[in-house]
Amino acid sequence: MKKHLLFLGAPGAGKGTQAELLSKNNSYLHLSTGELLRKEIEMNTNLGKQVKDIMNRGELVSDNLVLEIVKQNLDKSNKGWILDGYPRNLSQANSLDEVLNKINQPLELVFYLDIPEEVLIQRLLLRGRKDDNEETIRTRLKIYRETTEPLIEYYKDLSLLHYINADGDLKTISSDINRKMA
Ligand code: B4P
Repeated sequence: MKKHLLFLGAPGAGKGTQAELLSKNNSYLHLSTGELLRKEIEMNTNLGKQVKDIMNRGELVSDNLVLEIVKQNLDKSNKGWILDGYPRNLSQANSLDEVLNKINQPLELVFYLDIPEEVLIQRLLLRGRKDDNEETIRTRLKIYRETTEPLIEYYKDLSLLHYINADGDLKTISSDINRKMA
């Protein structure tokens, strides 16, 4: 069973949902940069104050801030882990490679959750989080296409990428993921 994984996909593709299921079933650490940043906002920390408006506009938080959060949280983990929402651009992917080299925990598998854009918009509008209004969703999707999508090729070239059809019910998607984990 592979132990060091990451989920790639557009906002609303089901990364958070599937990463949580998989981490619970395998007792892996689920490291969602979005969740960790939202916690900082909730607790009104200095970091939270810095990122609140950026996140509400649907833009990406600076690479350095997110890298610090990832480093702090990965260090605590001797078990398997699932990264969800990180990396989101090529610079973050390079930083992640460096960090993982240092701690000698190479990435073993990348799941790319593939889904049509109309389905994403409907899902996010239904969820109704603070950054789930139509204008912000359009910004997030534009940033995703421009900066995150190139990571599909990046991980394909490293032979780590697995396609998952994410336009279906939760169980079918998670069975497909489990099959590919083996
Ligand atoms: P995230 O928290 O990562 O949010 P997201 O991309 O919108 O995806 P999410 O994981 O929430 O959606 P999911 O598919 O699980 O990021 C939020 C913000 O944080 C970013 O915009 C950015 O500002 C900042 N940030 C985070 N990481 C960063 C980084 N690395 N660098 C810089 N900034 C960063 O689920 C969506 C909905 O669909 C849910 O309601 C779910 O219940 C539903 N759903 C899931 N699967 C379904 C299915 N199969 N059928 C029907 N509904 C389903």
